[in-house]
Amino acid sequence: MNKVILFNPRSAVAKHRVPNAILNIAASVNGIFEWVVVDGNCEDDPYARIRGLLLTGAYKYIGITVMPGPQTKQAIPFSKKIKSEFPDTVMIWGGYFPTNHYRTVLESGYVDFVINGPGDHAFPQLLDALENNKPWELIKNLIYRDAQGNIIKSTKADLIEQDTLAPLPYDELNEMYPIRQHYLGKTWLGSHTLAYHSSIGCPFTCSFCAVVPTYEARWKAKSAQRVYNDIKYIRDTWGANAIEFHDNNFFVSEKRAVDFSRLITPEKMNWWGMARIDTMDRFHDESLAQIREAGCRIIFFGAESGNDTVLKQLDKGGTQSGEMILRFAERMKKFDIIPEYSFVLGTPAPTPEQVMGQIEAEIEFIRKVKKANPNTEIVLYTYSPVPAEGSELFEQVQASGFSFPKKLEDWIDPQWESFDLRKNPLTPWLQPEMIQKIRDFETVLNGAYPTVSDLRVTGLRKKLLQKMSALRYHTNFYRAPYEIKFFHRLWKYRQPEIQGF
Ligand code: B12
Ligand code: SF4
Repeated sequence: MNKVILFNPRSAVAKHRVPNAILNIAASVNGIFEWVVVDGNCEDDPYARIRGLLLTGAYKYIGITVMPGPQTKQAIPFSKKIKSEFPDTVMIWGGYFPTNHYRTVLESGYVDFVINGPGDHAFPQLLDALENNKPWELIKNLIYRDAQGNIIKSTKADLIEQDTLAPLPYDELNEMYPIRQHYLGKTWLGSHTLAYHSSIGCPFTCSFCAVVPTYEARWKAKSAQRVYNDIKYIRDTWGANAIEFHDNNFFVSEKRAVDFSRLITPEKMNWWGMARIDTMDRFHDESLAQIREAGCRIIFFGAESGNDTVLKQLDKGGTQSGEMILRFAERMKKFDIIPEYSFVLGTPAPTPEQVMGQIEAEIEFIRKVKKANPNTEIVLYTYSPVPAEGSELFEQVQASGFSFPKKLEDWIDPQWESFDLRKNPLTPWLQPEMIQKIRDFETVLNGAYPTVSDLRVTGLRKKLLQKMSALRYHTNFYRAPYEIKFFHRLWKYRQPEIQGF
């Protein structure tokens, strides 16, 4: 039987996380096919490693996970090279990037299949069909080109009950890349931080979010007990002492969050997760207290905007409002949980004055949040469109003249990388001075309130930075903050949204 290479292209320069996407795919074929993980985060020359494996003649299938941005830098040129050097290799891409941009990916000519969303069933079924000459056209969650070159999308499968999935093959991964050495990094949560994914999807449909086309407003979670068992295993076997939950929306169910909190409390681990403000605002005080007691120190919330009309434009859904965002920041003080609020600035508006007016209003609002709870961490994103077919916002975006690259290789152009990092979105309505305004404010804000997650900017350095930025912040003067930038650069100030949380 032909073997499988599972490739995780480099996604971060340091603090590499367990490659959860590729490990889920490994679990789906474990015991059926022989597989090997090549982790671009841990290899000096991952192409040489893949090439070496292919030269043995034992490997025919290569599965690659691709998140937009940095992962495309290895995924695209490597796939092209592999296909030209080893044309019989079957190239299968999965993850957020190919799911959202499948047309460009398949039209490249060197990717054979895209897995559309979850691959836990689709991937082993596809390999089985290819290996045994069975038809694969009816496999769900598959996108491919037919003999005429037309792009065909099969139907989407229901989300899988997560407790029925095979366990993640941590022991096998450990033999390839020792877990303690490679994947349990030092963060401010703990000296050995584990990245864990306890649920998939999200029940909401925000029009700027790539999770929506992938999971179509559905959410499925592992039970609290299963999550606890996995974490306990990693804690006991490799010494993890903190957890980052990478779920899009960890706290959808109050009961599951509280059940998990009860189980994990005795383990004394710090942890972090992502949530919605309106969902958690409904949690009882006792639940929030229990969650904090269980070690939850900080929660990431998509606040997005203080303006209710913009929240509507973003299809934020639920009951979130500017008033609630402020009130909730204040409420979190009582529980000593840090709210980490992300904002999306630079959404389209009819005139440039209105776009600028909205940016200024958001800056004002963020200042109010800081006043309500100075410990609130602020993450600033610039609105970058995602291809949310049928959403009003995306129609507006297309009408403005914005379009995604037509060729796969164009995605590795530096300007599109910057787009993916949500720092410079290339949207026609956003003028350079608007982007400058956002970045200058961000610099001053990060000077006046440095993130707690930076282990280098602490003590005296932190005090100096704060002192230097205070006058600018308090007088609302953000233009050209070179002196703050200098120290950020000197101390390699970290931005959690790009470098990991
Ligand atoms: C962890 C993570 C990171 C980590 C990567 C850590 C690492 N492993 O090295 C870090 C922090 C570095 C990161 C960075 C970025 N990230 Co990120 N990240 C995630 C996160 C939270 C989890 C990904 C994950 O592991 N999922 C777990 C697996 C099990 O789920 P999955 O990926 O959906 O996989 C399933 C399917 O997609 C499919 N599948 C996936 N891969 C493959 C491969 C094959 C072969 C097959 C068959 C199937 C398949 O099957 C899997 C199992 O069902 C996701 C959000 C999320 N919750 O998924 C965002 C997410 C993927 N990131 C995103 C983005 C945009 C980024 C950035 C590019 C920009 C930014 N500012 O956030 C930066 C890049 C900066 C940089 N320097 O790298 C976006 C993508 C949006 C989009 N437009 O597509 C997401 C969706 C967050 C969001 N809601 O916006 N990220
Ligand atoms: S609530 Fe968060 S994860 Fe869910 S669709 Fe909205 S932005 Fe995406």
